[in-house]
Amino acid sequence: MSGKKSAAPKPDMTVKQFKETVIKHLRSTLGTYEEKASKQAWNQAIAASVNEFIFDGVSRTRKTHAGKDARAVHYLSLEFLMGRLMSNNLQNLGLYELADKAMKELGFELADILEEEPDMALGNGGLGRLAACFIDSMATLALPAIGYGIHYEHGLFRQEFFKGRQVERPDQWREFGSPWEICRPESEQVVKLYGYVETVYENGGSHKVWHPGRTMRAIPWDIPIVGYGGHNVNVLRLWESRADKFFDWDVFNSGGYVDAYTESVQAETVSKVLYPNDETDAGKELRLIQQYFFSAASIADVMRRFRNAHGNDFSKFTALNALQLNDTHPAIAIPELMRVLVDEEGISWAEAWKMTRETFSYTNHTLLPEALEKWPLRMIQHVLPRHMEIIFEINARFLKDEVETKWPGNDGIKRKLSIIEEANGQMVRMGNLSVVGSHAVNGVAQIHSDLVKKDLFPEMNELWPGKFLNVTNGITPRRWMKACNPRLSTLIEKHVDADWPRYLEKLTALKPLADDSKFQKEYMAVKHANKEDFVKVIKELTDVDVSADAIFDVQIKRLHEYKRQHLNLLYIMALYRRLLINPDYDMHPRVFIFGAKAAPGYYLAKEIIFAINKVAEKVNNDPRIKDKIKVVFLPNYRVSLAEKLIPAADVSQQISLAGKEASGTGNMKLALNGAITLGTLDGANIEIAEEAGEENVVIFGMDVDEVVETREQGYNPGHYYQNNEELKAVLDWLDSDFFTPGEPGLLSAVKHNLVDHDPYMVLADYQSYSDAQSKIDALYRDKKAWARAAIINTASLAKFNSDRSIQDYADTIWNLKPIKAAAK
Ligand code: H53
Repeated sequence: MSGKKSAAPKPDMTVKQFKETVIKHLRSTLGTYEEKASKQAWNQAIAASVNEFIFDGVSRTRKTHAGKDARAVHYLSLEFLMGRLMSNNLQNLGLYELADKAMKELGFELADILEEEPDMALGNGGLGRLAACFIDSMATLALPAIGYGIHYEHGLFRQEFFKGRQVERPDQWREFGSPWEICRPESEQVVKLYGYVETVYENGGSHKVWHPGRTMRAIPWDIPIVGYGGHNVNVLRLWESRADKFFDWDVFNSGGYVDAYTESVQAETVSKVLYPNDETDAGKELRLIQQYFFSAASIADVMRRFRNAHGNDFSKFTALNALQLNDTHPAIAIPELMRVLVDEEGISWAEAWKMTRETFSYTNHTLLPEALEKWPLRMIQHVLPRHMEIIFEINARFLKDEVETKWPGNDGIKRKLSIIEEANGQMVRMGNLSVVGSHAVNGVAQIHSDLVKKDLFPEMNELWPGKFLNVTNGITPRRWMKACNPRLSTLIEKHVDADWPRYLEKLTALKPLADDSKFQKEYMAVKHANKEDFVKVIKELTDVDVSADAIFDVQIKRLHEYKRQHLNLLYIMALYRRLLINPDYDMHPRVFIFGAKAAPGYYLAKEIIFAINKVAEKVNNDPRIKDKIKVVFLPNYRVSLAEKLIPAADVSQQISLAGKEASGTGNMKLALNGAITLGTLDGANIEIAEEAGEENVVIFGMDVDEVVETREQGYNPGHYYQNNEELKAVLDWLDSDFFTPGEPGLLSAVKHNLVDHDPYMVLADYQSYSDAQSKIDALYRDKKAWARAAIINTASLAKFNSDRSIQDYADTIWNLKPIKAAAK
């Protein structure tokens, strides 16, 4: 065993001093006192105390970077799913234990106080959470980086269930303000919309002038992002929209008091609410305006900073700036940068285009056609008339100079690669725009990156060999192990260096312990204690009693047909049926745990939630099966709930149809915390199996090639329905009133979708899935074998540290070097 290095430098403060600081803030910042303060006030007072360290770090980091004229990456993302910030900030500053002790001495459990913090849910799912992990890693690696996004007033909706059905309620994360944000009015920007473009002829040449129909203000809110160890503190800059003129006094004076507000109401709508669709293109004008609003404000911010340092000498622009597009959502930033360089700075098109391409890179997160954004050409023309012209010009030059040169006279390829789609009225393909305007394009797991090259952009890949790359996703081990699983972290620290949250490969030192029965017992005792804790959460949230001795079988992710929560459901029904047929059916008791939000307009996803809730109601209350199966659907799944559930999970269900899940990141969090993956050969599951060893995961179902083959042969779900007695019986159950007494047919939509269409081949994979579930059952009953597999998973997941992902981006895409902030 190697010596223990200190991980996070401990700040220069004692428990006593921390207590005094908290009390000082309680009194002087919160205006209350110890005897009277609510838990929320204590929470805010701790945040204010922690901010004393953080704000200092923000200025130190800024100063260092400005002084060195540092190259920086700007990470543009419509979503940042941050969750809570307090515990992460305490951990990264090395203050957690100190704060814990201080609060104990004041008569509180820190964990209790932390519960007061609302989640910052400014994202839908994987893509938004990835952005949050990535900015943690950028700060940890001391990379000069800034995240840019939208300061939504309402994040992702709060989910409730009413009679088994999902109901959406508004999220209010800022109802009482947030201690973590700093408003920076001095960096306000103006964003233009609508209007028309004039061609001005002058001095024998011409240029374009955009006369906008309206303008609005973009106000930046900065959220400090503390790197692990606390050296560098980067910021996440979120833009809030406001009316240009807050109040029209002329209208007011002429008696139009209410009208005076209308402009402000419209402008404020832009940052009002996050679109709740994950992987579906909303296609709404307001969404396009959101995308442009934050892209334009961010580009303007980059330009402001650059001009402050270099005036109008743009020769160093590309050397100092990288712009990363998180999916196509900010793709409009490409023509926006062209507009600023050409129209405002007077740079030639050719020069500006070279700069733009060298600056941008694009991450693709999906192959699903419904997620690949396309905007009606007319809509862009109306909202952003100058940008539409620029897109036409980019496209014309691309087709003429690059496509025509490579494939002379080939109109078929031109049609396919064009940024403009001629079918369905004219549409602007944001994926094509992103590829054409970037110097690098990456997928998010090896198989996904291969499919991006092979199926999505094969000609583009031929045109620009080397442009398409893979960067496998990752997760931050600070939040997803150290902070969320203190018991396991403590156990680990008895055996590995204390800086494992930074260098996750240090966990390989646990591998030899996988066969050590003492360690196995300790490891499984941690899991059991985490499960005992979660039993209480389940009781509180769902009023269902479960036993920590059962297998905790977990599927947590957005609800989508391709993720196949209904495959899980079919198996639950089959198990239940087996128990009804034979009460002695041999199985280890199991708790099936779901967490998932459905997009409010996604009919079938909502029907699947309803079906799971109805089956749960019946199964949980049927004395005949003697508690062998319990099913719980946790309402309002979110980051803070994931942090409690993941450490308690035994089985991690990653059961998407092969080829559909680009990567997945929940799979990494669960495996790191010792859950056994039950999964298809999809996304990062493949790499998890490679790292942990195939014997330590349970793989089932068709692989990508078999999926293609099955489809080519004319997939017929009815065949599986007719030929599998158990499958037929459970699907028919959905048509009856067995789970919805007195109301037959309430669950039929799910059945008929599967039997008649089954776009994600649930029925084809059913038998293989059921067999894999039997393997899980057998493995769990071999206690030593299970413990061994779980330990090996924890010990083998270093590859999925988001620090590794970010290092890959820095090396292969951004060409970015760390710059450690100067000490005080
Ligand atoms: O992005 C994750 C992947 C996951 C993929 C997800 C995603 C969204 O959450 C939203 C839109 C989109 O195009 C993709 O589904 O597989 O792990 C982060 O890369």
